[in-house]
Amino acid sequence: MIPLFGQTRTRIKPRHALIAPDGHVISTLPGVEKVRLTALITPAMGAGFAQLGLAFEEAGGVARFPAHLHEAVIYVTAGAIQCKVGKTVESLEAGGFAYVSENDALEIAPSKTPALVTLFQKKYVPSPGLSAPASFFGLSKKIMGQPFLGNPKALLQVLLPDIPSFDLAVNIFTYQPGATLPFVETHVMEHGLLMLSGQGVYRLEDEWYPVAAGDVIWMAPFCPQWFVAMGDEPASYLYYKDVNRPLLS
Ligand code: UGY
Ligand code: MN
Repeated sequence: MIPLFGQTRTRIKPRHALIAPDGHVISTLPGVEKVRLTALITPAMGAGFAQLGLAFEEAGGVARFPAHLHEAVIYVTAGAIQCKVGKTVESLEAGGFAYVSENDALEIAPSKTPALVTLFQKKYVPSPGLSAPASFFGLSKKIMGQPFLGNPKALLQVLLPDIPSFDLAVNIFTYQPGATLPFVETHVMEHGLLMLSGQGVYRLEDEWYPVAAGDVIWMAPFCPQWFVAMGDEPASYLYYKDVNRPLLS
């Protein structure tokens, strides 16, 4: 069979994007050494946040992000890391995560390679009368999935406290094969998404994309969106959204 060439599933559109792993190209950043860093979603695409993939494949890799620039959420998808947030050091394995306030510096190094980490970054938007949340660590398997709009075959784990001081949310959605988002959502919140496992079909605006573990999706505000899980195993994805802030500046 002739291998496919000159083709990719990646699609970059003005209001949505699908980024398939076959097209990843490594970026460099000051403070990031011996790490395969992929800038998956950034404002250069039209997004209001950044989603980075960090692959630690050798000992000695380190990714340092300074304080007072952005808040961040990191999520470990494979391997294990040492994560330093401000002065606190914590070991995180797959499913471990951290919310990093913009007042704290972040330093990530692998303790078991290969370690794969997803990082969401944004500028924290203060809100009068609310103090900015403090950094904390968590473990996704300790967070119960809740049936989404009553459907026990579509479980939602909410990783960050659902309170107004947070201006972002990061959740994990797990669908049994055949389960769907109940309707085509259209909303002001933006999404960045990583398929963690399984496969399915994502509708973005008026296009339908087969997607599988490793794929990344950007949905601009008001991008109509829908998902159906397909195949033999559950499909799950990690996703970001902006929340809790005024709609007019
Ligand atoms: O939180 C959400 O908006 C979620 N239901 N969207 C999605 O999974 N595409
Ligand atoms: Mn949504």
